[in-house]
Amino acid sequence: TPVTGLLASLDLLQVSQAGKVLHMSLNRPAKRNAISDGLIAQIHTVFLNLPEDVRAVVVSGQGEHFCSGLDLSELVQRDIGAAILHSRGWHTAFEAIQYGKVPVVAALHGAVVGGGLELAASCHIRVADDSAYFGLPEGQRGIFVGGGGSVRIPRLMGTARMMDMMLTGRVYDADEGERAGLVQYRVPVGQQLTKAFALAEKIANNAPMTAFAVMHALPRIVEQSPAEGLFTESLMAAAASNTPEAQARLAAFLAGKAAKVVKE
Ligand code: 1HE
Repeated sequence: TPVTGLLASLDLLQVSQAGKVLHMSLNRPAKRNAISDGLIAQIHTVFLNLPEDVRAVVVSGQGEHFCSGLDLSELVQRDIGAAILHSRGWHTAFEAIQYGKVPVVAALHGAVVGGGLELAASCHIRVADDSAYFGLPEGQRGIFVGGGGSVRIPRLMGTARMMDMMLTGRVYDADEGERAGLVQYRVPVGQQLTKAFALAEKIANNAPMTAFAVMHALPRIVEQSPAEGLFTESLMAAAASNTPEAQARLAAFLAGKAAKVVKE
């Protein structure tokens, strides 16, 4: 179903909602979904204004490619302060994704390059179809990542692999991207959205407090010392298990009314 109001008014995005899952699709296919100043602002707007009943988001791109990164036609020479603020604007938008209200699944196909890979890296789960490829062409363009890539991408694939991508222009195909840790799922061509929605549906039906803990506590625990991390984990575990929803889910399991763990 199409959304109404503010989210429907965004001309560079296609936004719709199916049950508890919101779908945000980059909608500049003629420019390979290049991220202009207008588009980054609209992405930010979506994540600041998620409808109350949304429990998961799927992010995708219209046309043949997920996203070609920064709109290079807008990369004017700015003074240093303005350039820093421009990059910080991307950080703010992508932080709204990573540390927002609900988990976000990226459905990737075709080019996932530069700022497009930075956008994907700020999502919580990445699904790629076999047409997807990953690159950081900033090196060739004489620029640097500015959308959080240097913070998030090494945490997915390791610093050495990212250095190679940026220094040599190496492009990873879908298979290589999966093995390097860029994506958690790989599917045949054209099936990335189906898979992403299936995953989003599972996320949406889990307890919101668990989703919150995974999104907000886990990445912080990873950055803490082990002793602090263990304590933060205990705090988060105590908070989660204290919710009525957790108690109801535990009771349902003990009454034989909840799903067992199965390998699909
Ligand atoms: C663009 C952009 C763009 C396409 N900014 N206009 N990103 C890059 O360096 C990647 C640049 N793009 C490409 O390498 C290719 O376009 C693709 C591999 C993504 C797709 O190829 P293809 O053959 O399907 O499309 P195309 O013919 O290259 O492009 C179609 C149109 O989109 C064309 O415009 P037209 O007016 O001539 O039709 C392209 O100019 C336009 N287009 N990509 C502007 N990126 C916060 S810092 C982040 C830093 C970065 O992201 S740097 C990496 C930038």
